[in-house]
Amino acid sequence: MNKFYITTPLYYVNSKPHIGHSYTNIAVDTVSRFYRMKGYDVFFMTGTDEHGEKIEKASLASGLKAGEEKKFVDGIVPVFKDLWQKLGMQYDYFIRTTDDYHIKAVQAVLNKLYKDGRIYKKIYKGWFCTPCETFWSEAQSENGLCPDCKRHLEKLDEENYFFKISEYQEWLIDHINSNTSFIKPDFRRNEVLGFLREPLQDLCISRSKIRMSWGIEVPFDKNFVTYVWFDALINYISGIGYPGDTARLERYWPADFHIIGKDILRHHTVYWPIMLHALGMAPPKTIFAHGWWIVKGEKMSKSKGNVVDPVAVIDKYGIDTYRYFLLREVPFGLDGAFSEEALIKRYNSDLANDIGNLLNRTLTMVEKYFEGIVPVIKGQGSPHHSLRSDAGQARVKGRDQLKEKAAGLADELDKTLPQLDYSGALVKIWEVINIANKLIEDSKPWVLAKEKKTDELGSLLYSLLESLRIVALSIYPFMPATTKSIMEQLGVAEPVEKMKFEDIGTWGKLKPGTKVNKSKPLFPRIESA
Ligand code: ME8
Repeated sequence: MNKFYITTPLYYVNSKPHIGHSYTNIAVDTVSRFYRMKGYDVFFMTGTDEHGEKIEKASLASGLKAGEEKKFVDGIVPVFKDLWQKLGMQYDYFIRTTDDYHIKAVQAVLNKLYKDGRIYKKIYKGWFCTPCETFWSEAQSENGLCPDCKRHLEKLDEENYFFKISEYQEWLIDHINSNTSFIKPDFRRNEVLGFLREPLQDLCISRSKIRMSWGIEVPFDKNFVTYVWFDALINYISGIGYPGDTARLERYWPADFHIIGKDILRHHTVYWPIMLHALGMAPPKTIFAHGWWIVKGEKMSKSKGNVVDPVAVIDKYGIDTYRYFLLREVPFGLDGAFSEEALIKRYNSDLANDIGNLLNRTLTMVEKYFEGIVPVIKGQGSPHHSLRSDAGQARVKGRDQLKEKAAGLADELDKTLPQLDYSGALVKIWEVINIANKLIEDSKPWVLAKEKKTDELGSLLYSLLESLRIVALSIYPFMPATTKSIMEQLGVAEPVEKMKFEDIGTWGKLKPGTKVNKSKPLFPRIESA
């Protein structure tokens, strides 16, 4: 069985998750569902990054004493888990960097690299950004401000351990150049290659306990803890059994995707592959850095008061609307602007008007003209009298086009989703919805009913219902709850979880004679915010 191993970043537990964090997880959940439908052995891992100065400070600020950080992080982790549950995340494993086996894995890595002569000690004179948990050199500091987040840097002058990453620069450049799918999107690869034009500085991988003690102790020097990034990146292998469980490790490594935001590109595409290479392990297959959600034209921040709480949005508009909006609004990889107005606009046009309306009007007609029973396709290919007219021919052509486009969705998903082109996949699905809605307008079923062209009317309604089944299954990775309600309304008894990807491309699976269950509109129109 093919495997598919995909990860999210491990989020810092200094505050509650916001829409940005949920975006990454929804993207990973969606493509994981797609591969599960295709029968892959999927391993989707997410979790929390719990060490370092930022968390230590947050713990103290919460009123806890030094040394009580574990109590603090234990209090925040359930907030993440609850949100993921609420969003319907089907992750296979939740890793915490305070887990015992992870701590042991980090120490095993440090011991190996130390033994191999890859780690050495020297005085570190430079800067540190606590919010970014990143070291910056004198040249990189912008008048004492962080070049990334523009906040104040802390000056450091202390002995520390360093990992000789400079030795691997040429290897990394070669690897990036010869593996075009290693860093995605392509413009991010160019950004990393640009960064690698300057000589790499060895990476400081420790913090002195005198200044900061909330971390994994360096196994060969108890006066130091591990730098939080060095600790956290190792989760991608500790979570699948490094170092002891070689069978699991060999099963899942290399990861198929690390999905991250653009903010942590360098850590994942420079430090991490070099760490792996130094350990004698292969780099991940693809690191995909998605874009940034901004709110009211600015980066979300507590001080600006523009942080969007996913729970509030979900409670108001529903989980599937939220998932749909995030993945449809912006091509994955680019930045996007989040606003309730934009969400309502998409909801009304794509959900209420397009898909919701198609289901509703189709089922209404099945009830009105066929007593709620899925009709049989009749008359196709035979010299049925209604086909003799031009209008009749056009209607048959319209139905054929719908059938072809609907059954072709399997191929479209196969082309788009392995590339994480979520919006591209949704555009293709909505093309089918739009063709179906247009077919209703063009075929005028109410006229067919009046003229008693029952066979043709039945064929038309069957085509619409069957396209709805295919559309419902195609949107499953994105909007699993909507798939379920459409299937229920179509009268399909088989549980969605049992359906297969091939069922998308197989026209005719909906059985004539099935009783439909029309219920409330899926997405009632929203008149105002
Ligand atoms: O960086 N738009 O954790 P973090 C889109 N612990 N995505 C966003 C976002 C936004 N406005 N804000 C956050 C860390 N994200 C480290 C990672 S991994 C071994 C260690 C998402 O809590 C996006 O995925 O700051 C980003 O990369 C991540 O949250 C940063 O989360």
